Amino acid sequence: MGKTDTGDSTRMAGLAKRNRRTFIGEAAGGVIATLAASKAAAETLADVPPRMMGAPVSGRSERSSFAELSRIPESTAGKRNVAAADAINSKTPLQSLVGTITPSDLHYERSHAGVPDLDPAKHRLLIHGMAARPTVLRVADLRAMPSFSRIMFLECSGNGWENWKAADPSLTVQNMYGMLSTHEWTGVPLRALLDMVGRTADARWMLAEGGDGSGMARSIPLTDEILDESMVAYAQNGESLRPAHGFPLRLLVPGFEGNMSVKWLRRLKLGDQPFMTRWETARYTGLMPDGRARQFHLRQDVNSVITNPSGMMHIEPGYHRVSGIAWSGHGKIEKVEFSADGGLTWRRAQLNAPVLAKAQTRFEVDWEWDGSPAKILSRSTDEKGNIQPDRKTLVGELGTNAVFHYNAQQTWAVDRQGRVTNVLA
Ligand SMILES: Nc1nc2c(c(=O)[nH]1)N[C@H]1C(S)=C(S)[C@@H](COP(=O)(O)O)O[C@H]1N2
Ligand SMILES: [Mo]
Repeated sequence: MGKTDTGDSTRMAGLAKRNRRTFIGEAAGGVIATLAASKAAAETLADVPPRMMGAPVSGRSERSSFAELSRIPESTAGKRNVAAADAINSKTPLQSLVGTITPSDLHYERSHAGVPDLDPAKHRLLIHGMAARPTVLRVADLRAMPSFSRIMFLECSGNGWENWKAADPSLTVQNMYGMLSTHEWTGVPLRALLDMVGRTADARWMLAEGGDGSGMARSIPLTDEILDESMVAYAQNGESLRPAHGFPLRLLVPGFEGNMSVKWLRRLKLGDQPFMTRWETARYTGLMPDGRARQFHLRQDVNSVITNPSGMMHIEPGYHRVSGIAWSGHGKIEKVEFSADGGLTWRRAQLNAPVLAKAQTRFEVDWEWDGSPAKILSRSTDEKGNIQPDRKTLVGELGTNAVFHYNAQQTWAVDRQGRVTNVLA
């Protein structure tokens, strides 16, 4: 699936040249460096730091002391870096990550009433309602069943909400889009569990309830797509779920708003209509321009954002390998286009393998910045033909009071000094 565009060899040659210049520049400095550069026919082992003795091998490896990676905990009012006790969500450092998989400790977190520490030996999952054989399952029962794994993104429907009304120029991509992460999850197919309890033919809805203090409960429509793709998960990236992400059990509904993937899952109840919990009558609704509220806007739409360069970064004129992520709750990403002139002209970005349905897809594109003010943005299209809207189109449809499901193209402005900032368009 990995495509290479034709600029590759020129780009690599350019890169080699530039690296030589920087390296020697740092070592010798100024005029001498330029002289040395013109003389250097080859680079040798003398240019490479010597070997080094290592620390003892440990039971669990830690990140390099040179790698600084952390999430940003936020409180209700969007106040950042708050005390842990005040935080309601914590955002993934998208600007520092490469590829498509989010490290387990950096998966964004949204917990409405803190993180319960549930004992897996005592935890139970009840499946009941319109079912012939209501059943209470232990975690061990689920772990003994046929499982499957799936790489999928999880995104809070509030992701991107900061830009509905105005653009705060101090925001980073982590502040704005950090409630998006991609993991490999493992669990039991939802359909198998509902077959097991004898779901009745007219049970088209399912209530999923969490075991935390928030009383989280959502109505899930039992479409074929959701029945085929959802799971009751017990593991993330090869290990048991972490408490923050629902240990010991959570529901996962690929492609739909993160809120439906109920953590600390304790109950699934089958019914023939939605259960109308407060999470779907008040909280996760969208206020429309005509004053009515939209309910059950459940799918995460086609989206993309440039992560490098992005908000609050500083860049130099010259070559840039622009990088970003695209994702869609409808399926695979088909293409990503890049514009450096505010959306007037577009060209295609490279999609890096793997390109998976309902997972983050990495894109890259060459950009030579000439030092004049620019507006860079990306636009994704998924395999169902959905195109990421520009802001005007999105706001024209949904107004500016919606809060959830903001998926407009994200523009980063670059000024003459190379400062990158969030702007509306
Ligand atoms: N029981 C329960 N499930 C929950 C939540 C919660 O607070 N309690 N938060 C929801 C929301 S709003 C989102 S976006 C996702 C976040 O999942 P994560 O914290 O694993 O990233 O879980 C959902 N499931
Ligand atoms: Mo969420």
